[in-house]
Amino acid sequence: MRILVLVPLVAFAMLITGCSEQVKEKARPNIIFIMSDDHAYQAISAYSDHLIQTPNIDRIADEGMLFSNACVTNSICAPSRATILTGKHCHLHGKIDNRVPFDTTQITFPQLFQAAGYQTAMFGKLHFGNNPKGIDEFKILPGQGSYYNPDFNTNDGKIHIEGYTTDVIRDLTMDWMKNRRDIEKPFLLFYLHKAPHREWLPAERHFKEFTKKTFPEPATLFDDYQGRGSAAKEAEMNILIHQNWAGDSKLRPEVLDELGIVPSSNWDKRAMQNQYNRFTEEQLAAWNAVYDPIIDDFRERYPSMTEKEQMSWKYQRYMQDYLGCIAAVDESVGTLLEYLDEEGLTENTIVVYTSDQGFYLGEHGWFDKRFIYDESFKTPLLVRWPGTVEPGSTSDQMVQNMDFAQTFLDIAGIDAPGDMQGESLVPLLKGDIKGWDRDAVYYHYYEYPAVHMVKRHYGIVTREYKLAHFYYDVDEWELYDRRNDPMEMQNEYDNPEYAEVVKELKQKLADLRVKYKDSEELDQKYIDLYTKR
Ligand code: SGN
Ligand code: CA
Repeated sequence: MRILVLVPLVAFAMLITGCSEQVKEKARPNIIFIMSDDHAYQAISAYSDHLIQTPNIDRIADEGMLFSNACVTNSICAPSRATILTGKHCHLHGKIDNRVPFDTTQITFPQLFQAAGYQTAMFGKLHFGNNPKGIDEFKILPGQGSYYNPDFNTNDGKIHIEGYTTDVIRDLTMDWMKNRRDIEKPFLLFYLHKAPHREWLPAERHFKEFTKKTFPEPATLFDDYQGRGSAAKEAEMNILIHQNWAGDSKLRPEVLDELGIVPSSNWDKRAMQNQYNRFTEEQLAAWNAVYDPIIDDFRERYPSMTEKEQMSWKYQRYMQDYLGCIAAVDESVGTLLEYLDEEGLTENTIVVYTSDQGFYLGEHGWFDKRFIYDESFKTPLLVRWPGTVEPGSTSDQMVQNMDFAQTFLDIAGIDAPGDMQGESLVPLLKGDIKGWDRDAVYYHYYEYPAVHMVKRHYGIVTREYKLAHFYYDVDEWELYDRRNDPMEMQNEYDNPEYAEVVKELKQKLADLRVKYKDSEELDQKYIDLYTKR
């Protein structure tokens, strides 16, 4: 009986061997890498639904895996992107901060995909100082880009498109997917949003909705930074003190003068004026129709507001605009996922959603990122891989943005260069925890002194602890017990109860510095490069 069944199967197999190359080619999976800019995991309902519902992004988690301890190597935009592309720590690819140049001799993983016969495309915000290599077709925002009526650098020069940037990036991506892609070839697509980066300008449909909402304040909004070292106290990212009244809270520049408000920075008023100047007449009218009444209300209330009330007001303004921007990102993810369904592409396409780092949404009174503390150190990571990843699964392993390159290469069956420093996440994605042996990650932040004034530091993070060394103009150590103090309010470094933990982690940190080829010489090299330019 068995033989009878096998014979036709063998015959069929022989019949298709002639076109086995084609079968193999078709079977190579597509990869879609979706990344937004500064998207905090606290603002994805798959992680926590206290701020916003993101049903489309959540779909990736529902049908795939959510990583609860995914993190970056250096919590800032361009360095993070260079790490993703090279699979290396910043001290090796050179892009240690937003300004020092990338070492363009470094191999980036799209080059390897292109050489292996994948078609490659990239739309949106790349922001790492160079055009991408190994990309057949790209349309990327110059630098930070704009929220409305964006310009793009393309393979054929500059273009300008009218519209709301998140929607424009969606349309460029969908146009490529529908009309420009070679359907015979596997593809690697980068779908990269500018939103929700500062200064948080939502689309009309969303500012109409989100400016009516009120959001819960985080427990540490009024943090006084006791219990930690000087870095937290001296950072300039407090919502009340450092967020721009015009540029961020969207007051009219002249209202600051009228109310006697001192601008938070020397670009505070200019930041909002630049936005007004970019709007078309129609966009400006729609904006003013919603924001003028908010400004008028603030005008009346401001003279009697306490500082605490000002903080609460600024926090609500921040959340309304920040989360409004995310609503458009979530919709854009939905558009792409639906298209994959319609075209029968879902099964053979890996979809990844992440951000270039995390972000503070009022925790510790902050906005922005940079610190090794959780809200900026961790980043959202959701991966859907039908047939391989168990739907609705989670992983709390210490995975890093440095791992993406090797993961994608592994999935596509392309050899990774020996000097990449990540680990393929494929074993974790397959649920094979034994195939994964990392228990700690290394972190290093450099951009200081600079905007937001977060001191230079490096550190080690395990699932249980976090040990950081702040250096350059200080020599301070901080230890956090991640399980007992998840909000990271108490530095335990000098607590004798943790003496053994400190000793062990210091040794492990030294070992990681050696393993990843970081050193005091390199710390000094990057200080010199930075301060002497
Ligand atoms: C701008 C922002 C900062 C932000 C940096 C880096 N200020 O300078 O708040 O930290 O970008 O952001 S703004 O007033 O110009 O918006 S990053 O995402 O590119 O690293
Ligand atoms: Ca960023």
